[in-house]
Amino acid sequence: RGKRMEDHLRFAVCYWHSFVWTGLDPFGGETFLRPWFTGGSPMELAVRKAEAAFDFLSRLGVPYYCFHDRDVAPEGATPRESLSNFRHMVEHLAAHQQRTGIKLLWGTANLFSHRRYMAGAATNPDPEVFAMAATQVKAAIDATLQLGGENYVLWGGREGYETLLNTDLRQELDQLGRFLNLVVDYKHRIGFTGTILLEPKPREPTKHQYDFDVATVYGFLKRYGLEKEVKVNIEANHATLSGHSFEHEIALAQALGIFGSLDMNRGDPQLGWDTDQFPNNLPETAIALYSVLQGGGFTTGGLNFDAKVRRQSIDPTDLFHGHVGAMDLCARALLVAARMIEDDRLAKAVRERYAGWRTSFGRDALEGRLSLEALSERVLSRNEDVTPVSGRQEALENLVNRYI
Ligand code: GLO
Ligand code: NI
Ligand code: NI
Ligand code: NI
Repeated sequence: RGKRMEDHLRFAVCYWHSFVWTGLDPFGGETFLRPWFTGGSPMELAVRKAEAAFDFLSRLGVPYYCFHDRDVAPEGATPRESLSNFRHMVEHLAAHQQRTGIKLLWGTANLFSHRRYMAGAATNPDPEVFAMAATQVKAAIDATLQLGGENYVLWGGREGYETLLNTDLRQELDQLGRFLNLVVDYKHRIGFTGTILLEPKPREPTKHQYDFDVATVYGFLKRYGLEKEVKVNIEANHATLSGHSFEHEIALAQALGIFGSLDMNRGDPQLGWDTDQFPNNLPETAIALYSVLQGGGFTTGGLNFDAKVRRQSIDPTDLFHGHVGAMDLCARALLVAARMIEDDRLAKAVRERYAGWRTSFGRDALEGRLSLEALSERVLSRNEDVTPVSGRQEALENLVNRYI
């Protein structure tokens, strides 16, 4: 649709898994000994980390990156010191972007790691915590605008509950809705033209996260009048955690008009938790990207690798191989998806299935212009049973394999 295949290769590397995470998990400590993790003051480390990050991104030849405020600059002793650390590091990032031509796909704020957010950020009933969350988001949107970022993401890391016995769902959802309205309002006032994206996830770290899946997020946006302002950043592993497939979440977001961007990793069919493996399954990825292409491809969004190497991969070259393999897989998946579109078999199957819409009775009935009486009259006046249009199922599900 007027786009070249290269236009869809909007890959991004995420700062947090590649340059911040040290290999720790709930059962064990740090395993990586990267040179940018030790030696010097926290700010000196942040500066070295940024240099290492942009060196990595340039060698990889990736067009975009993404970061949280706290990934790029250390938390200070006070909010004011944190802000000044962050602003200083944003200048460093700006210089690196300028020098390398690498762009920011989106910025975001970490509202989940610090102990102050242990009981939520925007949904926290403590107004001081709510204000702190606002302080971080404001600064992160300012930075995103300054760095020419194309989107701004909010993943509700601690926005959920652990037990309903001390939780007022109504109150917390209202707070989240008001917070998001403040964010949208601020975006317009400062002239940030990028898209605000919510990232659904059903659980982890909280037992039940408010932004459960695309359908839940859409209901939430409607309720707070934001369905035209906010879109979604869909992650493969979050989709499978919520019991859906990646392509279901993408197609539903497109149908509801809120598709924005993708966090790419492997939607693990064994469920469990968010394992953040690099995507490595061609048919799965091809079907997901087929949905993206069907919807016209990306406008401001892209493919952010929200993926990390395993904690025993202590050799940093694994980080390189992880990304190379993932980009290669996504590029191949895009070609498969494009062939699925060009071949026209799927489009033909869809045309056949929806043929009823092209008759005049079909349009009147399906667009709701006929009453229940009129519909019954039509059915009862004919002396024959109703046989539905049937679609081909198995043949279509296997079609992806023809194009690999
Ligand atoms: C965690 C999320 C997380 C977000 C990131 C962006 O499961 O996927 O990595 O993508 O914090 O806000
Ligand atoms: Ni400096
Ligand atoms: Ni993510
Ligand atoms: Ni995730």
